[in-house]
Amino acid sequence: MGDLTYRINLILVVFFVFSITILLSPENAYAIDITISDQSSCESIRGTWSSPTCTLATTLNLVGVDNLIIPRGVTLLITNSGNITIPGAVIINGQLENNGMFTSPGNGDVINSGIIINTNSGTINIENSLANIGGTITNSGTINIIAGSIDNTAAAGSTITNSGTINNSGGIDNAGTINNNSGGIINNRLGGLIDNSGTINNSGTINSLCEATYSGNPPIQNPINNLPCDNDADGIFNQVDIEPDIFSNDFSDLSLGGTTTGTIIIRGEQTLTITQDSDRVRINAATSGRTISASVSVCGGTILLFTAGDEIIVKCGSVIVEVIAGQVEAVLDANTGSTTTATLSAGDSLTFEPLTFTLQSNSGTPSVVLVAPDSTVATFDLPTGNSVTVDPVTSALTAAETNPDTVIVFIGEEQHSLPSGSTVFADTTPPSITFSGSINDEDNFYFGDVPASLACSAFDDISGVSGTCTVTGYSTEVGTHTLTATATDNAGNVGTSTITYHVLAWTISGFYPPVDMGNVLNTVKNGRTVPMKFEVFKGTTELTDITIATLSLTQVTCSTEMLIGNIEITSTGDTSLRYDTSSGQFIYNWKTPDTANVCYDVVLTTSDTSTITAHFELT
Ligand SMILES: [Ca+2]
Ligand SMILES: [Ca+2]
Ligand SMILES: [Ca+2]
Repeated sequence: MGDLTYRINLILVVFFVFSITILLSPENAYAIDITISDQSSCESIRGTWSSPTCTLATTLNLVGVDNLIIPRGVTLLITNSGNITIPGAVIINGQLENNGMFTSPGNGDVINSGIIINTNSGTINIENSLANIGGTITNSGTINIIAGSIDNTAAAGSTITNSGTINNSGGIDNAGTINNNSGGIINNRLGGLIDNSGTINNSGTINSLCEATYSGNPPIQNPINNLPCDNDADGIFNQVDIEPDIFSNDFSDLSLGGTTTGTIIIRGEQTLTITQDSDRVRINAATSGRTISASVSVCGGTILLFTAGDEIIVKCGSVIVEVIAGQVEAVLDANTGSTTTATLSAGDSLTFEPLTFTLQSNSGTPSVVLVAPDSTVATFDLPTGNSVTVDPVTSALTAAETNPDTVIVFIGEEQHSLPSGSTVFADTTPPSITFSGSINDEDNFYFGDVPASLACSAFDDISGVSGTCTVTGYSTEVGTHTLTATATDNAGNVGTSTITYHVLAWTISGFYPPVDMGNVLNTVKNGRTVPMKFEVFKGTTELTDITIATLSLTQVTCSTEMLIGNIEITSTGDTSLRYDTSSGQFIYNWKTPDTANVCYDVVLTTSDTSTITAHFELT
């Protein structure tokens, strides 16, 4: 107050210097003090008088006026088109209501023992001193303390109530009461000082920004929100900036006892602010950011994408991402070829366990997209309180045993229910199959030379093979065969592979003479022995083992359609089969039955089921 008295005296001393300005100004008729008390005094500042209110609707710069006095019972109303700049003092015993702009620059004091109401459209700029001496100041708009200070004195009743914003780059010296209501913000900025020897009731927010000072009694209820400096202006505040004096991209709160690290990968068109927030790290993209998103890697692999206005809190270990504002995409990279993307909106929060990524929805309903290595896309919304573990290697999605809800998962277009404890795989690719063994596709084998059946092995690089690979279709018989190998993956996809091969018959030559072949009826005296001579070839190899040949005798009806041929030479002895090495052929001595006038077919069948038949009539 001594300072104020001194200043008023100083202004009186220098009045004659200012008088030149007054004489040249439109307001040159004003006295040094103006007390607003009636129509003429109100009109002298271009106001409109309606007792007891003087309304100021125009811009007014009261150059040269020392004291503008609002006496008790009078209201000076600055409407939202008003703009008043007072270089001298304003002494308020009545009421000042500001809806526009009120600036007290340089050497002007405001002394309030009455009421100041700054509405939500009002701005008050303090460039010198605002002394509240037993008065009340109610702010719903903005008060900028640019260079001076607000002195809320110890005089009884001195009260400042803030529901708007007070930006302090000067001083707030409180010996009275400040009520910072819920929603009210007091920003103590660079160079700002708050000294509280009185009471500050803080239901709102008091931010103490970089290199501001708060001293005296701590506020009641909400504590001071201390925000540190960013020396190198890289958006990473000193406390978490690994290189606080070099524009850089890495941040860490390990030195503060936290667990969170990260790197700005791409800044895009965003202005990022990265600060410590208790045991977590807060990342904010300013609302003024344009469209190109910023990407930030946190916790060694999770990538978060930010656009303008996004804000999250993240904690590594079990990675917790909590979205405060906007919509943030989190990309979880397991370096396996799969990616999991979670879209988190304001209110959503997720906990990621690394390696297998347990996505725990703590609030909200975040959307999760898993793209498996085979490009299979799985999507689901994770209701609050539910948890799904994503194994990026197998693309398995497993609902926690404790989930209260059934999570609905779409794999491609197909809908799956995922009740608690169950697993579904984002895998639509069947296993690949490899045959092993000695049969190749379209191979030819002679009967008796067919290798053992093939084995198979299956490989599935996503969900893995369930059970074993099996082969069916194997046969050594003459004909064409197809081997089919079958394997199933854990997602139920069935893979098959086939190989076709051919089993070739042997070649029988014979029966040689004296037996006639073709449609010939051999006639022979009954009881005689007929030598049935033949050779058997597997390809070009002659077979000599008598066990490969079986001869059978069938009595048939004699057919008149057959040609008649005589057996000229017969041998004696019993029926027998041998391979005659001297003549190089099988010989089957067939002792014919002792019955005349009957017909027989003699059929030679080899092991490969090849046959030849000769027709006989016994005479
Ligand atoms: Ca920094
Ligand atoms: Ca830095
Ligand atoms: Ca598969």
